[in-house]
Amino acid sequence: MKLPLFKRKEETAEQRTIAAGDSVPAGFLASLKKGLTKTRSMLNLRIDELILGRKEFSSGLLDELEEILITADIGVKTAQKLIAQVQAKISRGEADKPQLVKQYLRESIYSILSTAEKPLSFPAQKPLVIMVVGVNGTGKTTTIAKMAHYYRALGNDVLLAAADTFRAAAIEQLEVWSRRIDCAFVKQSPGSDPSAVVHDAINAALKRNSDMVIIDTAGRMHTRANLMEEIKKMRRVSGRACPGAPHETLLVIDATSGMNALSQARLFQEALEVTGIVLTKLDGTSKGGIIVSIADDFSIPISFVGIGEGLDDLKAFRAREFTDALFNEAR
Ligand SMILES: Nc1nc2c(ncn2[C@@H]2O[C@H](COP(=O)(O)OP(=O)(O)OP(=O)(O)O)[C@@H](O)[C@H]2O)c(=O)[nH]1
Ligand SMILES: [Mg+2]
Repeated sequence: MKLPLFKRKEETAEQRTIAAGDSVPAGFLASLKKGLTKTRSMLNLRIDELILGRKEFSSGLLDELEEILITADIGVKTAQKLIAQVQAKISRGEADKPQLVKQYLRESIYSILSTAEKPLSFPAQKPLVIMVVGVNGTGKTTTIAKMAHYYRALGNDVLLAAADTFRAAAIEQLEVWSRRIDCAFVKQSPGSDPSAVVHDAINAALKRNSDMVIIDTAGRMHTRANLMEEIKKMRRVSGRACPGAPHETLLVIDATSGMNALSQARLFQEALEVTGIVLTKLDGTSKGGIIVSIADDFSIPISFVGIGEGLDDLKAFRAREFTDALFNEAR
């Protein structure tokens, strides 16, 4: 079967500049900053307390800085790497005032985060099929609604697939969102095979010439082998219905789950080909430094960040803007 060519639709100013890699409009940074308030307050307050009034370096200062980074969930390994980079600058005499520590730290954090920046790309032939996976309650369904809203604003025809058939309430939750966002929706009865929903949804998308299919899946522990097999089956079925699908498998991780988020990422990555991470609930934690640890530990891009429960509270991940929002300073 010959598939229709994917055509990009009219974009909003924010989406166009993000896609082009240009600097983003003020509104993007302002809402990101608002979402990161807790982490920024904690990080900046403690670093400022540490360096203000100090005239020279001491190894104690760097030890304390390392502890602050670990408290923000940056993780021991990544924190040590950052401290070593700052230390190297001090030894080379590039940072001769304690105040410069923050600036160097910010640039080192940016260079780690920038390795994880990679916007979603669209296949030559539509639909783009995205599977959304993760453990229970991380924000998968809400993220799907936000993504659908984001791409609907671009003028795309988006179809949501209720492949979390485990609970009737899960199907209803996605159906309510689909009505609110005004996008197509495919479901079967509760308890049916999730792969059958995937099959139906992709065929429906091909028939109606949709640009994008986003598949909701039931939350599952990465340790449950049979449930991971169920996802693999969904992936195979989607690939048969549409060559190359799923084009993206996004792992949704809750930023408030701390270091557990890292083990989830590791185990999901081992079991499946995860192509992107969505880090949710960054608004609800002062430990948003976990994102630096994720970017440092994994070669998986961070596609989006969730900064609230509203439809507009999902932002495409941009390392520069994220770093600026984290430190509340212009370069
Ligand atoms: N504060 C905040 N809350 C969020 C965010 N994303 C999701 N939530 C909330 O997290 C809760 C769980 O969200 P769901 O989308 O139902 O999570 P899920 O992963 O689909 O859950 P299961 O299907 O049960 O595995 C809801 O109350 C959401 O509103 C976010 O970025 N910030
Ligand atoms: Mg859900």
